[in-house]
Amino acid sequence: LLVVALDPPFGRNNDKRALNVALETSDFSAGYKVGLPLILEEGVFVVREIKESTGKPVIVDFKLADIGEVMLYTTRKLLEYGADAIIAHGFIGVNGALDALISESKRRGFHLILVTSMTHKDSERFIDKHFEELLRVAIDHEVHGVVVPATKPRLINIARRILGSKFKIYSPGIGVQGAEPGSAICAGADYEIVGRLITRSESPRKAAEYVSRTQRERWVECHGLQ
Ligand code: 3DU
Repeated sequence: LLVVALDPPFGRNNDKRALNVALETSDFSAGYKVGLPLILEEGVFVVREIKESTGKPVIVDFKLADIGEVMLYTTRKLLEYGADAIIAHGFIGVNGALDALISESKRRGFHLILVTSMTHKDSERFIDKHFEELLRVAIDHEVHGVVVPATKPRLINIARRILGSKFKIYSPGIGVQGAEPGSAICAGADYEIVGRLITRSESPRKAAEYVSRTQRERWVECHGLQ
């Protein structure tokens, strides 16, 4: 239920590396999300390091939004460095853009995850206006999953209803951005992506344990024992 977003800086004194935080939290995490900040901070080899040390999948989140050729090159490089899943923007569209990643994901077996809405205010002005169309792109091209913010539980409900159970819903926005741990799970998400609440806490392990326990409790409350 938990994906830890490993965005630096870590810990109170900024002396922790991503790998330490990943190892401390691995008992409670289904996987890790790595973005540009971490790769610029520690280098791209951190992807394989985290994957091999924790045994958990690593999602690389560059929120790709470019022409197909450029996204494909970037993705192939990231796969070489150990990425298990790639996040791209849905709004960039399929023809000439996502089509390259969709066919590569089927060929190579990595997971493609599309952003369909974001937590920040102006997502409403632009991206959210196309929310249901973006879900449709995910369905029509059978991608692995979508990103829908935990701060917008109504959109998670809609996404779950439209997507059915075949697609994974990943929800960021827990903790620092305002949503409560377990709230997106309750609304229908499969995973909550949690960054600073865990990575900046004095004890990432304890914070991850707390989030994980709360998620499981909320799961039972909202969906019953399954
Ligand atoms: O707010 P946090 O520290 O828990 O980090 C949230 C992570 O999720 C962070 O890596 C960011 O890139 C990602 N994310 C959002 O915060 C909001 C979105 O709409 C999409 C992704």
